[in-house]
Amino acid sequence: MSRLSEFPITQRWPAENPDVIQLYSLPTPNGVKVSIALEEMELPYEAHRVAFDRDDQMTPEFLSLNPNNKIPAIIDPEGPEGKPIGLFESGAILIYLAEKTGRLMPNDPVGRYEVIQWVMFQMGGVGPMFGQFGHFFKHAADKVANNPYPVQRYTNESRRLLGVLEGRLRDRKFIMGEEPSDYSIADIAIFPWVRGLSVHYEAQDALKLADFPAVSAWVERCADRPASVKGFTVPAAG
Ligand SMILES: N[C@@H](CCC(=O)N[C@@H](CS)C(=O)NCC(=O)O)C(=O)O
Repeated sequence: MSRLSEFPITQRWPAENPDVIQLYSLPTPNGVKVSIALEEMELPYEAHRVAFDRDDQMTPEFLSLNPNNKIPAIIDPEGPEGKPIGLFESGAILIYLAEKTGRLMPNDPVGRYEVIQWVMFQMGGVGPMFGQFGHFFKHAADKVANNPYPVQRYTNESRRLLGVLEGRLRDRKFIMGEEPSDYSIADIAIFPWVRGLSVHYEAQDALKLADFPAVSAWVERCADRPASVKGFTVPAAG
């Protein structure tokens, strides 16, 4: 019997290779954080597409792994003490993978907490605020056509957060420092969301992204990495 058979999600998305990490995702800014990290860490994995147009995320099988009905989620058949573990919330998954492999997060406690701090900055600030901005600016623009307040509020908040990043990146190539070895899960958590402002929301002019040159150069630097280029395409269109 497969070690994954205790996870009902594998009934809807059967594992071809139950010995490797199973990823349930879509190439959204939250989803690609995990595929990019898996690629950077050279961990073998199998990706399953959770199609929102079929409400896959609402099925009992998906909810058995993430009761919060959101991608990404993973199962690692080789978790702590060699036992399978299921995980949701991209920040938790990034920290788990970094600790499992000893990669993309410093070992020293001070550096480790600094990375976690910036991952939390993304999880609590950048993700929710940019997400609300995108909702009102693009996806629900027709619903707020007569009320500028929601777009104004999230434009201001998104630009404020971009200013925080600009300050951090003005004298650093990556969130944690200048060296190639400083690349970390903090970069991977944040850059797909900043990239999404132009790629997904087409908001480069509305947010005046040219005001944040260090952030723009950093996004390009991160997005050009081979692991990012691959991670953006996972899971493949089904
Ligand atoms: N805090 C969560 C957010 C995940 C999230 O919002 N995922 C979106 C796609 S980017 C989703 O699955 N939405 C489906 C839904 O809400 O039904 C994380 O970082 O993992």
